[in-house]
Amino acid sequence: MKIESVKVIVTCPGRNFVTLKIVTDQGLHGIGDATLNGREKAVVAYLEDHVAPLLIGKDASRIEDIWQLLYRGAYWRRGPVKMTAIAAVDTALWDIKGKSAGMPVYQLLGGASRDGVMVYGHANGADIQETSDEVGRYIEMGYKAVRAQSGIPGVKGAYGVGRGKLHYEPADATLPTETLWNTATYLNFAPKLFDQIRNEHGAGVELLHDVHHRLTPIEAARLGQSLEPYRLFWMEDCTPAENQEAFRLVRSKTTTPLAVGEIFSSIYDCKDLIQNQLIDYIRATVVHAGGITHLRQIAGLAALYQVRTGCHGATDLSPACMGAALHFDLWVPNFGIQEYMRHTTETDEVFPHAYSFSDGYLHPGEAPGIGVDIDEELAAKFPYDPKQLPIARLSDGTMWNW
Ligand code: EZ4
Ligand code: CO
Repeated sequence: MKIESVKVIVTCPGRNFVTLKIVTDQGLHGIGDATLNGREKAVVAYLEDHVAPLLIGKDASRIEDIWQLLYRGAYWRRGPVKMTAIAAVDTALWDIKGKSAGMPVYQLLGGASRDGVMVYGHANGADIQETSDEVGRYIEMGYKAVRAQSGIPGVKGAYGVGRGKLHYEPADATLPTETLWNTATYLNFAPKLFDQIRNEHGAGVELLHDVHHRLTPIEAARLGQSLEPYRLFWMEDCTPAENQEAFRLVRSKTTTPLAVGEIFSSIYDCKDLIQNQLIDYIRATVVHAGGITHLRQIAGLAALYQVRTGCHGATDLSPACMGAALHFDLWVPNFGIQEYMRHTTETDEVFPHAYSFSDGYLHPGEAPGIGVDIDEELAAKFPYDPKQLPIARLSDGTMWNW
């Protein structure tokens, strides 16, 4: 089964998505997500100019060999643009393999390890009360786990608080929106948020929180300690992770579970974090970490150290990534949780999919392959709309981490 054509499709049904479509000489096709939020065109060029010509005529069934060709063959290793491009190819090839076998991808991986994939939804509000009310709405919808982010008095544009509730979307302008960060105000505020949420919703619901890379290690340690009474499922991205060693300090000071990895593109970004047991959950996902083929290596390493998976699943990851991630999640032995932000109706229409939500769990469905397709005609009606992620500055103008 030879690869006959490779096409990159850019569409903006409410937000930008890049999708790779691979078609074989037997008429089977597969798709893979290639979206890198705010830097989409870099991956488009990488795929169109440097990857597509390599793939034509190759045997589509040789997923591992093609992965190695794209990884080693480029000479230049790792990096988000390259690993996102490889992920798109890898996902599309798993999709094709599933279709040619007549099996959903989770069956090819080894079959289901569980009945469904526990997900967490995103509750956010302008203040503590609004956020707590929103947590209640998620519980009513059946969610077993909810991430809570709140507006903070004195902090302009706190992370995770959108304009609309259902479809929070940070990439909101052609040039980055400027937000203002204040660590002291935040550290004082966060325990109050979770105190009220636990008081109003009890101990039964799993609660998560994303710090979004804003703290230094010692500040993160303090936050972890102050959140211990509220028994979080995890505290995410508490400090930037380029320096994996930095987590040693946080880890030694708090029992709040730590999650990190949504911006990681390879196993080398988390090797030390995992081997030194400095984290509890690894958040790398299909689209940004080299596809199913590489993600399962990361999960395999993590399993040795009782680190569980918690794949990134924000709206900038397309339904093609979500579909692939759900097959992975249903299979992976050391599954933890899956992030789930619902896409807009337009996005769901452009990407018809077999996965479905019920009572707090997602299931990838039984369609062969990843169970997600792209309606190219509809996609063409939504042209690319350049948007970038916000930036954060301190009150004296210093650039900070958004
Ligand atoms: O800000 O995916 O946990 N989820 C997140 C996301 C990220 C976006 C960036 O593109 O942190 O909302
Ligand atoms: Co995050």
